[in-house]
Amino acid sequence: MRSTVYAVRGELMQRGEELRKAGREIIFTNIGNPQALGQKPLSFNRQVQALVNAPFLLENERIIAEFPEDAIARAREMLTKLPGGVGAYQDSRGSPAIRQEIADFLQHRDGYPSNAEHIFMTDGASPAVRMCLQALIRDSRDAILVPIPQYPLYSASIQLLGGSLLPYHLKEESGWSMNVEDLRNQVRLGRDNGMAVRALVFINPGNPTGQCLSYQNLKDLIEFAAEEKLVLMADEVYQTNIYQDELPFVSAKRVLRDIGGSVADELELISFHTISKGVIGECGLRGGYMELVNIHPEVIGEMYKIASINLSPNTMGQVSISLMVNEPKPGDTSYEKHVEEKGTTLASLIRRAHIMTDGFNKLEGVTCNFTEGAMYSFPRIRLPPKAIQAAKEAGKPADTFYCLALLEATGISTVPGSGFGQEEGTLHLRTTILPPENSIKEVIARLTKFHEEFMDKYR
Ligand code: DCS
Repeated sequence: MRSTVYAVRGELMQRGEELRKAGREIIFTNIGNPQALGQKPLSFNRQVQALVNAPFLLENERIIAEFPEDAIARAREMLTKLPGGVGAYQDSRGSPAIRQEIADFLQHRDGYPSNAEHIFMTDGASPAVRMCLQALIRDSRDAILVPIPQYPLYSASIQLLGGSLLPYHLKEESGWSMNVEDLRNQVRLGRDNGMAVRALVFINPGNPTGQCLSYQNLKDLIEFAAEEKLVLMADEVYQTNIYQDELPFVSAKRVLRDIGGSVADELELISFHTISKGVIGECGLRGGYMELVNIHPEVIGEMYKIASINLSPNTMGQVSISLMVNEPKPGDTSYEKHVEEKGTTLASLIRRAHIMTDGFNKLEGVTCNFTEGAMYSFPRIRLPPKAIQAAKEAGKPADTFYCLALLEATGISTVPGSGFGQEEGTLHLRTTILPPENSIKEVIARLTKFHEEFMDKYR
């Protein structure tokens, strides 16, 4: 059996669970799971989901009187898109009618056509990423370029599939920027070591690093991938978690089409999206999709075959994707409420991004780039030599040692930077910015008190 490591549910989370079972109050900031920390689902989405899930309610006048008319109409329409209802297997790429809604959304978002036949729905973005890696990796010589720090779905899956991870380092000093020269060197290095470099992954906005890529960054990346004949895997699951105006989300697809010429027709691009993030945050419903651009029809056929082994993506996930990409429109009964609910959550996330990063930057020896997007802060922590020594004696990496001490003292469950990869000789931790606003200040207060005591102890 092949072993793998997945830090987001690692030692810290297990210890947190133990403490919780023993009666301690634990704040799980180790995972980007918004509704677990109190984010409310969108009302319109849940109304449609409820009716689609229990269509007999549509025949009950007393109950239906409680629902807005657009939710009722949408539920009836949704049922036509899922033959047999939510209890029936659907096409293994997901309902064709919902894939068309995704294609319409992408066309509207990017200003370029999108083909529903090249869209696969999956149970969250994770299986889509895994399916692509599986198609790309033949043996240990097949290498995938992955940013460091990265989200461990990539390292863990590449390891499980028996491929090689070729790291490229994001530069913390310049807002976790990426450097094409560094990518070029890594590819050369990989090839000199006999590797077949197959694909380049990027995460925009970044996890765990929270940076947003500029249009120029994306253009450079795309041109590089085209030059090196790499498949570009664009993880864009945080595309609506944007907390500043300078770097709005731009999709790789749009930049690719803007570039035009042979690059636009040849670069193989796969992009991923999900219902788990954004202000939707329906992590437990497991809905995601990928769009395949410039992928050879035979490869798409093979991927359809692989998807068919799983029979069908789950139907409530498909319903939720439909609701994400096709929202209430101006004039619809639910429009204003929907916009207000989304706006309230986003505004709160923006405030929380500031509270979290400001909080970290006030701590001795800690620096933290602003969370421009996504759901995480990833501060760098500089610990005194005595603390490093104590960690060594405890047989733990120093960042794990710090995070465990934080957990024991405050109940705050974070993830050590080593779980994502970090530049040699640096230490980090990741926390989400998701604790509700009325408790995030308390989180910062506890963290500050802990940090001061920790530093005093090992000074
Ligand atoms: N891609 C990135 C960059 C992610 O952060 C996640 C989840 C996924 C894909 C997969 O999400 P779904 O399968 O739910 O669509 N993020 C994990 C994390 O770091 N914390 O929570 C989950």
